[in-house]
Order: sequence, then structure tokens, then C-alpha cells
Amino acid sequence: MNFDTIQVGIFGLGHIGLPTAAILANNNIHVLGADVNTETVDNINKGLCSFKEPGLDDLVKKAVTNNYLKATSNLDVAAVESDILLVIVPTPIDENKKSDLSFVISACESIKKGLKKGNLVVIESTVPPETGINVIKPILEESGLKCGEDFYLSYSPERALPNNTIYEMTHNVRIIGGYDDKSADLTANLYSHITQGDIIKVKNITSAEMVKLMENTYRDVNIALSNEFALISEKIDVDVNEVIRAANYHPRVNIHTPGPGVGGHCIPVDPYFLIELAETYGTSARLISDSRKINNSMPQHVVDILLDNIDDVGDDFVISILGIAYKGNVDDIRETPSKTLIELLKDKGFNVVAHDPLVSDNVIESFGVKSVSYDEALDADCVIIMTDHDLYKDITPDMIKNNFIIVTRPILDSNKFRENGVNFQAIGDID
Ligand code: SAJ
Repeated sequence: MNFDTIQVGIFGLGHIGLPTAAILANNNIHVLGADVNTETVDNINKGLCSFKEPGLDDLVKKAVTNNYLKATSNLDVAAVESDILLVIVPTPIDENKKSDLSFVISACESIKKGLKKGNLVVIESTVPPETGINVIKPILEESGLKCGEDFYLSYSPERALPNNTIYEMTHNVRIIGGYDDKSADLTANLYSHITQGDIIKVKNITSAEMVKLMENTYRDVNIALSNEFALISEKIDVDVNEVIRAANYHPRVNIHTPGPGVGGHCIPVDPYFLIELAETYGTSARLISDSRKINNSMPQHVVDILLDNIDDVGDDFVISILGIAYKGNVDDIRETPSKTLIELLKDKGFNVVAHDPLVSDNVIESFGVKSVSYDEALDADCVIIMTDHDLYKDITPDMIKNNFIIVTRPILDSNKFRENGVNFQAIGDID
């Protein structure tokens, strides 16, 4: 394909779709982004980005100003007008923890209507293994065109870390699983315009789908292991994070960091796709299921730490949550453990307020709590740090007005606080 003349259609302009579009467009490739959210589309056409990601604002502005990036809310038009079609839409889980492929299917239905001979379709959305072959290929072939002969199909998982997306997307190794050799070759050529990293081809589409799920499940299971270490350590006189740091000096050990649970749009979701796959084939995913349960139980554990440290308190006892974002230095609240903690505390009748330097007041208040200033949050009867934002790393004992803090991330030195008379309780380090 001649990248000077073709157009790439990107279906889904979220946290991964938009950076992908902007990087390609800044490499002088014409990109037409498609998204059902008209506000997102309007913003992009004005050169604006609807969420925070370092470096992205500039890339989007430049790409739009130079006429290499346009956006539309008409997915059918994007399908007709594009030669390479990338699907980067979300795949949530439903209330039964089963994958909801409706966005992927809807994008593929649009692509089917515009599919032309010679087109390449690449799926980046995270999906249960075999979705490409059993769900996506049949939809696309309803066009009358045949995969591997008339059009080409691949799967390539996105693996960039939020808050470092642009760097990782342009430097990480890219994994490709093609329907056939030509699909894989065309896809490798496409990603050579995005990443300087190596491009690794795996056996087929299903293998590439599996790669993504194994990576995120590996992390979830390891975080669960560290959380289990924390729960055990709380029973004895150790600080689990000190122990983990020491253990990680071993050249073949890499224990993850305990915390208040796992958030974000991928790690707490993707393992369920493997559990679903195992069930489909009558096998089980015991370790993966247990890990999900352990990580999901961590907000309740934070409540238990609180309850162990208070007797009967009156209605005027205020708890402040420091950090609503799912991890440090991002404004992203998807699947954030803070939401679960707030619900648990409110169910118990506590008066809860919250602060986050990156999340807007409206979003914080959509969780049913008052958004308060930093000073007000530090004035609460109990301060609970949920997110490892840089701002919170500078908290000193004198800032904790009522001398009671629960810390769920290893960002503060317990000794300093305890020496100064603060009741300092931490996950994996109970005083
Ligand atoms: N967390 C811990 N302990 C740790 C590491 C993380 O409790 O040791 C928590 C974080 O606080 C957060 C959650 O886990 O709540 C997930 O954070 P993360 O930084 O591990 O991952 P994400 O969700 O921001 O991005 C992950 C990445 N996957 C892997 O590292 C294997 C990223 O590369 C993927 O592109 C992304 O998922 C995705 O989109 O799949």
C-alpha cells in the first residue's frame, strides 16, 4: 500500500484510538477517525482532545491543522472512505462478567458495508480469544468478499501504559497475528509507521488475542499475590512493602505492589475474558478467578482497617478520600477502587468527602460525595489515601490535623508519622 495516498479509518477515538490516529497523522498519513460520541468528534475537528494524556494535545492540534486528521460520527462513511480500517473500541464486561462485544460488532457491521477489495482490517480492541475468527471474520465476509483473498484481517493488541501512551505506542514492541501471511505483512507495514520497536508476528489472530489477555492477567495475578502477602503480613510485625523491596533484590523475583484494588479499563476486566474462554471449553481458570476475588476485596479491607481503629463515632465524624483516579497522576476514573470504597463507607452511614487534584469536581460528586479542597480533606477525622498522586507524596505528619491516616499505597514513611503521634495504618503494615 502507498501510505502517501491511502486513508486509514480509525473506529473508536478514545484513550488508544486517538493517540494512534494522531501519531499516524503526524507521520503524514491521512486519517479519518470515527466515533459515536459527537462531542469527541467535534472536539477533535477543532484540534482538541477530550481527556488528558501527556503530549497528545499537541499531536492532535498539529495533525488537524495540517489536514491529516479529521473525525466523523458517521461510521459508515469512515468505512467507505478508508483503505485500512482499525477497530479500537471498548469491550466492557456485562453484569455477569461476560464480554460485551457490541461496540466491536457494531464497528465491524459498518466496516462490512464499506469494505472494498484490497482493504486491511486490524482489530486492536481487547477480545476473548477466537473472536477474530469466530465473530469478526464472518461479519466481514457477509460483504461477499473473502478474507485472505479480497480483504485482509489481523489482530494487534495495544499495550501502551496510560500517562505514558505516546512514548510507549511509538517505542513498544508490536505483536501481530494475521489471518494469513499477506494480512500479517500489510499490518507490520502499518505499525512500522507507528512504532520504532520491533514487530513480532505470532502464529495467527487467536495467538495475538491471547497475548494481550495473558499480559494483563499476569499483572492482575501478581498484584493479587502482593495483596495476599499484605494481608498475611498485617498479622505480624513487618511492613510488607519493605519486605517486597528486599525480596525484589533477588534476580528472578518481581513482586508487585499491594494496594486498595485494581482499577483501569483493562486489568480488572481482561482476566474475565480468559475465565469465560476456560468455561466455554469446560476447563477452569482457578488462579485467575481467585486473583480477581482478592483484588476486588481490597476496598472492603480498607473499611475493615478503619473499623478496627475507631469506636463508636458520631455523625460528625468525617472521612476524606484522597484520590479518585484509578492510579497516580492520571485523571482516569474507570473501575477505580475509590468508587467501591465510597459506596461501602456510605452504606455504613459515614460522612465521606473526597479530593483529587486531577479529577473535576463534577466527576467526584457523581460518586455521591462532596468534592473538597486539599486543606479541607486533610482536616478530616480520618484521611484515607487511595491514589499515589505525586501531590500526596509530600504529605507530612503536621498536615494530618486529626492524627489519623490510612495509607493504601507505599508513598509515605510510616515511622515519620508514628514517631509524631499519628495513628498511621497502611495496607500490609498495621500498627
Ligand atoms: N496496581 C497495583 N499494584 C501494582 C501495579 C498496579 O495495585 O503493582 C494497580 C494500579 O494502581 C491500578 C491498576 O493496578 O489501579 C492498573 O494499573 P497499571 O499501571 O498496572 O495498568 P493500566 O491499567 O494503567 O495499563 C495496563 C498495562 N498493562 C500491563 O502493564 C501488562 C498497559 O500496558 C496496557 O496497555 C493497559 O493495561 C491496557 O490498555 O490493556
